[in-house]
Amino acid sequence: MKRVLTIQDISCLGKCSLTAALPVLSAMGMEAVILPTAILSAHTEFKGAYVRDLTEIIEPVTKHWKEQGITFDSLSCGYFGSASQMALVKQVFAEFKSDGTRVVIDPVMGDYGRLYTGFDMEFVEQMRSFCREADVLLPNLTEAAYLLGIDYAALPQDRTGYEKLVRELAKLNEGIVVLKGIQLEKDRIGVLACDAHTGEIIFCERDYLDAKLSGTGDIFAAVCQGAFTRGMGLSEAVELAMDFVLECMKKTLEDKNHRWYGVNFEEALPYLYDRR
Ligand code: PXL
Repeated sequence: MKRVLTIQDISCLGKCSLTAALPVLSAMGMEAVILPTAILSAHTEFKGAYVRDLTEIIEPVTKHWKEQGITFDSLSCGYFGSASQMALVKQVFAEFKSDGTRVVIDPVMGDYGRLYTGFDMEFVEQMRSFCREADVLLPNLTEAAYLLGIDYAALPQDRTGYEKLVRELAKLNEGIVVLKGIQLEKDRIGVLACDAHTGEIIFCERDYLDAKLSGTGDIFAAVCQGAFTRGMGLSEAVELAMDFVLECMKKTLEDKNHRWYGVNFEEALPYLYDRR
C-alpha cells in the first residue's frame, strides 16, 4: 500500500485541512501519515479561533520516523501555523524525498482576494520562495495574485491571459502548476494546469455552483496527491479532483440546512472510492 505524508493543520471543527484530507486519502486506498502544523479550535472563518502552533513538534516527530526507516510515496503540505515552519518543512521534504516522490504544495494563504486571518506579506514572501520545492503547485486565484505580486482586481479575463499567468507561476517551481477557480463564463468554473517540463497546458471546466464553501481547496489538493500517487497523469488527476469537489458541493447544497463552514465530503466519498 502506498504511504503518503500530509503536512497541514488540524482544525478541530471546520471540515478542512487534515480532517478532510485524511478521509479522502483513505478512500483513495493509501496510508495517510500526518504532521500537524497547528491545532485550531476551528478554522479561521470562525471568529476568535484558538490557535496552538506546533512548530516544535516537526523536528522530533520526523526524526523518530527517520529512525524507524519510514519512507513516503508522496509528500504534501497546506496550511502553516507560522512562516518559520516553511524552512523546517523544506528540510523534511529533503530528508524524505527520493526518486519519484512527488511534492504537492497547496500555498494556502487566502481566498476571494484577501489573505486568511493571521497571514501577512512576510508570510507571502516566504511562501513565494518555498514554492520552489513543489513538483505540483496548487494555488487559487488569490494565492496566484499574491505569489506573483499582482493586484487581484487586475487578474486576466480571458484564456490567453490565464495561460500567460499559469506559465509565470510555473517559473516559481519549474514543475506542474494547477491554477484553480477560473471563470471565463458566468456559469462555468475551471482549472488551468501547466507542466513546465513538457509545456503542456490543460483546461478543465465544469458547471459553476454559486456557493462559497470552505475546505474545497484542501479536498482538491488531497485528491490530487492521491491521484498522482496512484500514478494518474495530470489530466486524469485534475478531472478527478474537480469532479469530486463538485460532488461534495452538490451533496452539501442538496441539504437546505447544510453547515456553512464546510462541505459534505462524507457522503461523496463512495464516488471517490469508485473512481480512484
Ligand atoms: O481551507 C483552508 C484552511 C485551512 N486551515 C485553516 C484555515 C483555512 C481557511 O480558512 O483557516 C486553519
